[in-house]
Amino acid sequence: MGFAEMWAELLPVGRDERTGGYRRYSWTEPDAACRAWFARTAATLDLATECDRNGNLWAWWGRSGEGSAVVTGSHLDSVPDGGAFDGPLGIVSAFAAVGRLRSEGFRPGRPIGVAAFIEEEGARFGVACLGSRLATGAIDPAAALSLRDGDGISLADAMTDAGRDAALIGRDDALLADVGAYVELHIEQGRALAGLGAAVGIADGIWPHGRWRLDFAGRADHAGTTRLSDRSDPMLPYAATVVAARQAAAECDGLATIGKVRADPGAANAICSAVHAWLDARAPDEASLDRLVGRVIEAAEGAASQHGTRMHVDTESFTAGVRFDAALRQRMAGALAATGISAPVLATGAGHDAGVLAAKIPAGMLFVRNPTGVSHSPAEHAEPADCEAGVAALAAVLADLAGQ
Ligand code: HGY
Ligand code: MN
Ligand code: MN
Repeated sequence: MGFAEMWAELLPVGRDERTGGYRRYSWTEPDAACRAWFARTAATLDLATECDRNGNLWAWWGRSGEGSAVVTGSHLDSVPDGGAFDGPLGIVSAFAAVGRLRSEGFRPGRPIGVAAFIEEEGARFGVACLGSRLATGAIDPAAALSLRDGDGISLADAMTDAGRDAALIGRDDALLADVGAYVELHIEQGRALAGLGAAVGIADGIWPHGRWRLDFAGRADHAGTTRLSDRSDPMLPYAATVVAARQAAAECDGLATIGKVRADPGAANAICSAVHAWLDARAPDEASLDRLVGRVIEAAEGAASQHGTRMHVDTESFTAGVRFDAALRQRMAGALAATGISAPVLATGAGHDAGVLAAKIPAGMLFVRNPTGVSHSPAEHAEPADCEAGVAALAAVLADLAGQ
């Protein structure tokens, strides 16, 4: 089975027919269907599969523990109404690259693994790259178990309902000790490769970025009778903060938006009691990011006080800047050059499990051209020819790293 068939089989799983976007959230029915697809596809390639203590999936060519494995993979979960490629492209390409190497008679000198990390988007439990953070010890298991989704369901309960023993979650040094290198292929979430006329690129790093939850508390009241001077309306400081975030991003050479907001209780004819908003902010370096977020919080506090409301901020998820392993990056570039692929080197503001794993093992990334750059949207797209170029590039890198 090649890339196109594997892709076609996964494509409908978890897609919302109304929006065309994906709703693949960890430990839900679409997630279970994605897991079943992963196992089925691995079986067609004679790969042994396992689910680790944190819920991450692994498919092995050779056995982990027989020397430092070369692992490739990505994630199967999505943001709400995300696109088809963000995550799954890396996993389908991984399986297709293994299939290609096997059909060419390649015999790896060390195990090759395909991994699917859980909750990379943090769309259900709020923390990005949760599966790789747990495996590397980058998040406290107890704190993770108490994370709750929008319906108040904890990660612990969601795992238990999915038949997993939530008490086992946590760092997995033994598993990672067997991994010599991790290379993640991902659709580019930007259009640098399109501008450069290149189908494949190599990542040199990931911007520091994070997610901050801002809670504005006011006083519920009647929308049609309460005098303006008597109002404590949390929607007003929230609105000021949205604008301030854009301003701070422009001033600090960063990126920021508030893409998720909830007004409680959400009645059209009532002044809400509270507004909960999530800021996503990123910048080329941590000093700029600190400055950016500091300005947003200062604006939020000032607006909250001006409107007789209160504001509380929590850092929900933070990822430090990453520079990928230079030796691995050069090795990847050499393997691609040897097959005639010249891949530009790019930075990215998008977070990835490779960025988390880089703290423990040499990690690198390959990007596949995204003609419009659009991502985290049903409009996300990559051309079939570029997807095949990504498979060829990944196969070349795996063959080089796992060669006899
Ligand atoms: O949001 C991100 O940076 C990534 O797409 N998870
Ligand atoms: Mn994403
Ligand atoms: Mn992704």
